[in-house]
Amino acid sequence: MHTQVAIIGAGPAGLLLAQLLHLKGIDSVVLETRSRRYIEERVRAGVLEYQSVDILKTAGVGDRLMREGLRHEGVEILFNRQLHRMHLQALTGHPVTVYGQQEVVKDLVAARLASGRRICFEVEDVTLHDVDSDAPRVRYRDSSGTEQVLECDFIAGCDGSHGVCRPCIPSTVLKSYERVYPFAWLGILAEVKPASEELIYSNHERGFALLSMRSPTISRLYLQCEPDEDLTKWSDDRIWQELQTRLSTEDGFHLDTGPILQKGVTAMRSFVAEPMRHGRLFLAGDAAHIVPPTGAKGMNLAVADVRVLWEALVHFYAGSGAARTEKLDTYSATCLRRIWKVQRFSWWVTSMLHRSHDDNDFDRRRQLAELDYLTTSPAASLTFAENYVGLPLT
Ligand code: FAS
Ligand code: PHB
Repeated sequence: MHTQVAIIGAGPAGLLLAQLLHLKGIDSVVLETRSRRYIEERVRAGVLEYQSVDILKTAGVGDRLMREGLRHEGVEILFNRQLHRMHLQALTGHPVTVYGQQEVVKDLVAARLASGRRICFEVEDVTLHDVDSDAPRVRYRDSSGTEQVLECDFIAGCDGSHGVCRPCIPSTVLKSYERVYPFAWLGILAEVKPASEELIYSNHERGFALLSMRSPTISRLYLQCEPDEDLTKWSDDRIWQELQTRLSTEDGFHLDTGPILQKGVTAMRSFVAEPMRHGRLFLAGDAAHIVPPTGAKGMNLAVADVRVLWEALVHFYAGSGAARTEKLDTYSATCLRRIWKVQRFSWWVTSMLHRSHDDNDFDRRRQLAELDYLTTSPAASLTFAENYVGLPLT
């Protein structure tokens, strides 16, 4: 079997790349280890930058997003029991859109199936071969257990942080950078009307909390916990009580409770692997980098990588001679320049909003002073807003 681009992974990165390439008449095959149902039900990110919305509309999957996505022109920062609104739209001219990652995945899977192009779910034993040649291959077993060989021009490694693509870059070439945080997020999905119109990020003495949502009837909330938190020790009542405490305000903010549909613990780390390209293998999304979710950047970074890779592949197939590889040759450097700025922002908001065990009284007062400065200085507010809505892509 042959294709132009073999795409490993059907998350936001792999599915968006497949759809964008299809629109330019470039063939691809998407290989995914999980089932369609699993990837469409996996609850992860919730906030889309305006440039992510734009590229999803370019990909032809913006209709439901524009109908059901929630346009937010601000977010609230809560500390010392006072809410402070960050005026994203007024400061930057851009909103963010709340639209669950699983909805993006559903829209992209539907587009893939409608395109008639190949997507293989529940594959196993994916291995990459000859990635540093001009005829790379992918071997795998399809869902019926049959051995397959996929010959291709390029491999897009969109298989997330635990995939098989990044390890194909020789350790003598690959350089990784990592920071692991001494806390995690306990996240819930609850069938209850969000208690706030906009997101609330809370720095409370007991720890961080976040009020988010997926729709007018589904709330998404998080609270800071230990990295090895035992979820069995968190009854629904205990979760709601802790969230109410950490989201409390002087004027009596009340958190409605409801049935918890899902709960889980998400580890927090910052990670970057360089370079994002080795021969004909190109990494995109979580395969190359991880951010702590505080800044709502994970999925948006994946989308931004794909936009650069898509433009580079289109340039290659439309071009001729040596010039056809020039955008592929600059792919890694182009993405990494923005990735590191987003890593900085994600680290900064995480450090500013979470409590760390080794923080002393000085650190606590410094943190509160930073929040006071952020919410009262027009310059500081603009800095936060331009990062939160999304830095320029190039
Ligand atoms: P993904 O991990 O989404 O997709 C990779 C795909 O590759 C998966 O479907 C996987 O099954 C498949 N795969 C893996 N190995 C394979 C192989 N060998 N062969 C074929 N397929 C393979 N980001 C936010 O912005 N906000 C959040 O609140 C947030 N919460 C998160 C919670 C969790 C538990 C996790 C893990 C991540 C969270 N993220 C969040 C980050 C997340 O949204 C990612 O940034 C986003 O999924 C990145 O998309 P992809 O790069 O496509 O990777
Ligand atoms: C979410 O809704 O899952 C979400 C929103 C904002 C964040 C992180 C997660 O910063």
